[in-house]
Amino acid sequence: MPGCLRRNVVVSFLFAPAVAGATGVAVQVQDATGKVLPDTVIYIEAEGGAATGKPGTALIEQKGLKFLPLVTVVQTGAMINFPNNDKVRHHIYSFSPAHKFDQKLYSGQAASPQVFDKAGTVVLGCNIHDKMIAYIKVVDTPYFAKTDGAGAVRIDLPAAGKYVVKAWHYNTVGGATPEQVLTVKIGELATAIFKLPMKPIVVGDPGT
Ligand SMILES: [Cu+2]
Repeated sequence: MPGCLRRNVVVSFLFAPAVAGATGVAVQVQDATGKVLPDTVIYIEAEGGAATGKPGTALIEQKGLKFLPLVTVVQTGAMINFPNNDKVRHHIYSFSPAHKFDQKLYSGQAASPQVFDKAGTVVLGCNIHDKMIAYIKVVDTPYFAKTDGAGAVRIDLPAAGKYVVKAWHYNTVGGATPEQVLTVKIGELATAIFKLPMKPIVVGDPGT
């Protein structure tokens, strides 16, 4: 009977498994005037949860007398390599308490990889080229990413729960790292907007 057929269609639609969306957090970052902020590090800690996951490796190359990328984020314990893809030699160093090192003049692949085993901010410079600068944010969590050109980022999370979401940008006043606590539900993206207080851009700033 046609009536039965129609009812069957409705029933099967109601019981079809819901298509699960991503579970995680979508963040938008702006400065105090509403301008979007790329290259902001967003990292997420589970409230009361221990960090898991493998720290992995990363690469910061030197090309065109610059460190690329300008900003890198890694989990505590990660190893970073520093290939020199310029024809000139570089001498890279960090005075940052989170990881001090001094890599004497080198070419090509000769730099020793560095292991970043302490959470914090590491600023890299080059002894030969004063304008070269790079920032490494070392975080105690496997959930992190940088905002894209539109100041946006999405980070997937493995489970529902309460999470502390933090935003760090190398140019904030006083190194401010604001945080927000978000409740994440399965199959949903919790959202947050951060407005960061930025230092005025100085002419000749190597970060510009
Ligand atoms: Cu250099």
